[in-house]
Amino acid sequence: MPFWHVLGAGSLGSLWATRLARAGVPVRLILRDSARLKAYAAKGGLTLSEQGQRQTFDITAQTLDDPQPIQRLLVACKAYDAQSAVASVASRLTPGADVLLLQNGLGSQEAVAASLPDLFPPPRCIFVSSTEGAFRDDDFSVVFAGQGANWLGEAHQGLAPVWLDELVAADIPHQWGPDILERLWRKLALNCAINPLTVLHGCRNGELQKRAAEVTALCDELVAVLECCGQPKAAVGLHQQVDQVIRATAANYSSMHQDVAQGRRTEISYLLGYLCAAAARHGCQAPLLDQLRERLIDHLKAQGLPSD
Ligand code: NAD
Ligand code: KPL
Repeated sequence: MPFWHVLGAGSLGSLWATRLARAGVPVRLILRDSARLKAYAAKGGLTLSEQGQRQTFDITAQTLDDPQPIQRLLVACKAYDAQSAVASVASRLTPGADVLLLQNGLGSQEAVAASLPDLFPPPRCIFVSSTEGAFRDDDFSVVFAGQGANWLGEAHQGLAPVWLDELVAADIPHQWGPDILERLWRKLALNCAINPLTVLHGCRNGELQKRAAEVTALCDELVAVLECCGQPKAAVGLHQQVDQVIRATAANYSSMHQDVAQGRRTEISYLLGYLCAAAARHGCQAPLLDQLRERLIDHLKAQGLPSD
């Protein structure tokens, strides 16, 4: 059975790695350098907390420059780190390797795909849109915070990979389908409708219910932009879903709000940034989204955070 190499031992990477290891699937963690390897060894493994139960898995870790060839790579870095992280292990990819990209938003997947090595058969890029939720409560320790789904697919429709059986064994919910780009666009639009407003208003998702006019105007423009960018299916029923997500996650802070509150870089360039650039490329008017992006950039700069 080929190894799953998990690149990025953060929240989502750890969630995948521990569930795969729990099912007896061979996993290797790829860490940045020997200092991280040492820190990991001191912890004695990767810990998963799920429904109040904590379990530590002694998953073997290695550094980026380990010589072991990679047949199956799960890229679990943030969107802004994905391309350079994959470049660091590109020489280890075998012909026909599968490269799974867990990044939120759009733009990083294309960047990674374009920079993969020229092999025959070429590496296969698989995009994942995840609605599962996880966060780190300590170094190398992850809390499974929200059940969700993982949609997988290729930009150009491909056959379902044989390793989906391993996801079944690992209890990782997933669905392989031809509509992955539509799903990524849809999630991007949802995130653009909710996350920036929660940052700018400093509020939980639910408080946007009091700002219905602002959300409605944004959703109307998002629908127009999706249609103009050739993604009409991702636009169907968007406003209703945005309202439904706001209600269902009313007590939560959006991921972007959490990033800003914790002084972390956001994925703005792969969310609003990508959308505004796509709108401009297609010649669509997006005044509200452009203005929202500018306000968000000003806000991030004022907080001393990167605005890209
Ligand atoms: P994270 O910051 O918790 O983890 C990323 C990890 O990648 C970090 O440990 C970081 O050190 C590591 N990393 C970065 N560059 C590296 C490199 N060159 N070599 C080795 N390691 C490197 O991020 P996350 O929350 O797991 O998010 C990953 C992606 O998944 C993001 O795009 C996010 O939007 C998306 N996502 C996350 C969740 C969630 O609940 N956490 C849910 C859905 C989607
Ligand atoms: O995905 C989200 C996030 O916070 O990033 C939701 C809950 C959909 C809000 O946009």
